[in-house]
Amino acid sequence: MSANTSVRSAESILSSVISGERLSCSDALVLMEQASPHDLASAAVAVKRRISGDRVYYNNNFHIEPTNICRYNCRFCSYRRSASDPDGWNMSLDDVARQVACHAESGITEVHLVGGVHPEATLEGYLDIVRLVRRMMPEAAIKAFSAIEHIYVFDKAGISFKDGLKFFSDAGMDTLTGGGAEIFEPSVRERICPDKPSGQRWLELHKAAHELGIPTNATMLYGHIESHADRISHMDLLRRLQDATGGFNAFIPLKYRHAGNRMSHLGECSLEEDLRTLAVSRLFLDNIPHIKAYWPMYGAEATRSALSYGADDIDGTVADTTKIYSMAGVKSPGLTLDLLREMVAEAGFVPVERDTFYNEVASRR
Ligand code: V47
Ligand code: SF4
Repeated sequence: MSANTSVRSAESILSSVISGERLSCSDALVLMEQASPHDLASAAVAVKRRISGDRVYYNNNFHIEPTNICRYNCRFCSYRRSASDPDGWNMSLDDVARQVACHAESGITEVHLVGGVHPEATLEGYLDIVRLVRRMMPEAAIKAFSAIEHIYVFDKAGISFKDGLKFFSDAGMDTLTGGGAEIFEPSVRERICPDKPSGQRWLELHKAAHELGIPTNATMLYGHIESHADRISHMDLLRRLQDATGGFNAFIPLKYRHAGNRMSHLGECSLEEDLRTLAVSRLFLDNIPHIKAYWPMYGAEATRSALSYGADDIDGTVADTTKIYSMAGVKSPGLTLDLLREMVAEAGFVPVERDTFYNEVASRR
């Protein structure tokens, strides 16, 4: 910071942000480290109310994780297996079809597809999965794969991001998940996921999607070895891209969970740290409409608190269809639509079922 820049107090920063001023990176750092939890929470909820009123969104979705076999080896990952591991899985198209068939009559509006990057994954193989889901669920939105999976098969096929994404769009994909962003700062990435594509390439892939009119989500994996400044510069890169494209629907801060991976010795950050990160993200990302408190990662109790810190989305029914967090030690009960609604109402907000694009789904109660 230059010598003539004075550091503002957290109270003065919060009153400017409530009146609509954009947060600078240095002010966001002050909030992250010095604001009182109570003041942060009320500012984040005031900003959230400006965007989505009393509404908190949930959706009716399920996940398909076609494989947990992965050619990368992120140190935080509890889910990844190598091809020779007995508890690795790699679904055939028939396996995928059987899983989709289980959800055929359940009012699902979104299928979330994500998994490990199998060393033998190909563009055609991924497209076949998307086409199959599209045939079996013509009405549901397909949120297909992370940037990391896309980048792997596009590089293998020797095609540009835009050409590859057009194939996915033609196959029936509507949007991309926000996974694989982790922390963009190269020195952190080098230590937690050294063999994964860079943050720069993650951003380029999402930019290409937005330029084709394909909306996406963005995540940030926090609570391990990164600093507060690393979190802010991650969000700054997202905010800059969003200024250019407007293509992000939601930001999802993902808390590092420590069981069963090679960074377990770090333990986990506190709930207060989770809530601060969430509130600062709501205040900093003034151009991303939705902040998602992903309940399978927080658990039901912490999700309720997250709603008082600016989140306006809790994701969906998910059922027991994701293993990423259960394998990292999170004990979350499968939540039904009724329980999701109850959780939102208990926190004092109005539960609204949304589709993937945040349109309200007519009530089916
Ligand atoms: O990129 C892996 C994270 C992500 C751990 O787009 C871990 O709507 C915590 O991207 N502790 C995949 N996190 C999940 C993901 C996601 C989740 C929910 C909604 C959306 C969306 C996307 O899971 C990975 C990585 O950052 N992850 N291991 C762990 N031990
Ligand atoms: Fe593979 Fe994803 Fe796990 Fe990294 S986080 S090892 S890319 S499954």
